[in-house]
Amino acid sequence: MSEDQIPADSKLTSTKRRWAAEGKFLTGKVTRADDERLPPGQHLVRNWPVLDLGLQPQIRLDTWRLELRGLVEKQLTLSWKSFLALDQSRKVSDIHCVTTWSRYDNEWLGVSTHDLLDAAMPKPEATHVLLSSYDGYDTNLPLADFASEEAILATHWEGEPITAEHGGPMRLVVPHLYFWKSAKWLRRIEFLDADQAGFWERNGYHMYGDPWTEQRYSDD
Ligand SMILES: Nc1nc2c(c(=O)[nH]1)N[C@H]1C(S)=C(S)[C@@H](COP(=O)(O)O)O[C@H]1N2
Ligand SMILES: [Mo]
Repeated sequence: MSEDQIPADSKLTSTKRRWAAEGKFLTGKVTRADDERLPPGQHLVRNWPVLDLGLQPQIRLDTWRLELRGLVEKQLTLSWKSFLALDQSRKVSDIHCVTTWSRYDNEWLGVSTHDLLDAAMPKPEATHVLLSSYDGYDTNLPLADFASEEAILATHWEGEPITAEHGGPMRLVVPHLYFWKSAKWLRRIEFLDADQAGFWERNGYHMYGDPWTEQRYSDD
């Protein structure tokens, strides 16, 4: 769905689209000019704003669980201990929030979505994921985007545990999409054979949310 939605007259050339799909822009493997690092309509901030529905759940690590459900070979339920036993990764990425702020060079530690998917083994029919969180929030994205090289189930930001207001003890980070796709306080990942709208997607936001083509609202 993602590539098809980019209009032919998009500012992104096909080469750039391919790089973006491979995550090269976000890893520093390809140098790009500063004016190409900030997506259209965004401005840079140095602080890290908090945005959510206003319910910030306080989650105890001994009762925390991450549930993988739907079209996977292994419907895992991970405790905090078993989550930390998965391979740990480090990623550095930019945040682009649909409310127009962007923040560069955020350092994340946690479990790459690759490694989680290796453990769960999605079935061939799985094309999308619906992510549900401890505050009742949910959001959807294609499995391929969830599986992108830069995506991480993050426990640490800039070397410190992610605070409760920013989604600790664990949040998703999918940096190549607008930040509303990056579920805080992630609780459940459901693997589906179709796209199913989450909270903001049911309330007028775009189903995909590519910052580079400004897919902010459902009619964009
Ligand atoms: N569980 C949950 N995740 C969420 C949200 C939310 O309300 N609940 N808001 C989303 C939105 S709209 C944004 S912009 C980012 C904000 O993350 P931050 O508060 O760490 O900046 O979280 C996203 N993930
Ligand atoms: Mo947002």
